[in-house]
Amino acid sequence: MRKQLFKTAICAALLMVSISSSKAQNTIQHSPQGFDSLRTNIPHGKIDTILYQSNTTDTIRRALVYTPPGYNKHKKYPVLYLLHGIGGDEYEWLHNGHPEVILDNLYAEGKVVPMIVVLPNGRAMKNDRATGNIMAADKVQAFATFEQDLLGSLIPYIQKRYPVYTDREHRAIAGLSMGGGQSLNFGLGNLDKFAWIGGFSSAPNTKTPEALVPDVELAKKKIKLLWISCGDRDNLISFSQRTHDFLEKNNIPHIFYVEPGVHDFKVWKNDLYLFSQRIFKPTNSQ
Ligand code: FER
Repeated sequence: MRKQLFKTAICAALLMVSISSSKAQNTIQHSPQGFDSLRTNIPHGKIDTILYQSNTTDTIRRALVYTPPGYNKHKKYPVLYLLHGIGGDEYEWLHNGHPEVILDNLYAEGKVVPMIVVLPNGRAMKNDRATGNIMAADKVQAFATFEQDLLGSLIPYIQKRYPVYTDREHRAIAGLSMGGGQSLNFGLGNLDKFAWIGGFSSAPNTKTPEALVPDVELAKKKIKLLWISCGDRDNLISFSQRTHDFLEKNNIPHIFYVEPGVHDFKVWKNDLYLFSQRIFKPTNSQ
C-alpha cells in the first residue's frame, strides 16, 4: 500500500505537460485511481457490432460502436473514431482498454459530452486479421489505405445508421500508435472532416510535420483540438516530439502531453480519459 502511494507520488512529480497555445506550462491532471474500474451502480452504454460494405476493400468489414448511457435515437450525437495499433483490430480497445468503462464512469460524473464512439478495423485489406507477420509491408500499407475506407465507406455508413451530426466540428479522430499516426495523418489531412484530433504514442507511420501540416494558417483556423501524447519511456516518442516541435515553432495551438509510462494501455487509457473530456466542447483559445 505504501509502495503504491509512493509510486503514485513519483508519477505525479514526473508529469510534464506543455500547452503550447498559451505558452504556459499548465498541468493536466493524470486520471484518478478507479477511473477505469467497473462501477455497477451507474448507467452503462452499449456496444453494437456493425457490418458495412467497404468500397475500398470490396469486403464486408466489422466495426464496434459504443453508444452512451441514456442513448436516444431521437437525439443527435457527435462521433469519435478511435483507432487501434499494429497488433490490434476492432476489438483491441475493447479488450485491452475497456473504453466503455472509462466513458461510463465519465458520464456518471457529467464530464463528457454524449458521443458515439466507433472502433473500426484500421487495417483495410481483404484479410484484416492481426495474424502472421503484422509488420509485413502489405499490412502496414493497409493502415494508410484505411483513409479511403473510413472516409468513403465507414463514415457514410455510420451517418446513415446512427443519429449523428455530420459536420467537422462534431467529428473526432484519435488512436494509439499506428492508430495515432493514422489519426494525425487523416485528421490533419482532412481538416474539412475532422476538428478534434488525437495521436496517442504515434508510430513511425506518422507523416513528417511538413507533410502533416502543409498549410499552417489553415491548421490554425480549423483545428479545435490537436492532442499529442506519449509515455516518457516509449521508444517511439521521437515521432510525437518532432510533431510537437514543428507545431510549437509555427505557433499552432496543440497539447503536448508527456506522461510517465511505456508503449502500453496504461498510457492509452489515461489518454482516452483526458482526450474524451476535451472534445465537442466550446474552446476559448481558438
Ligand atoms: C514500427 C514500430 C512500431 C512500425 C510500427 C510500429 C510500421 C507500431 C506500433 C504499434 O502500433 O503499437 O517500426 O512501423
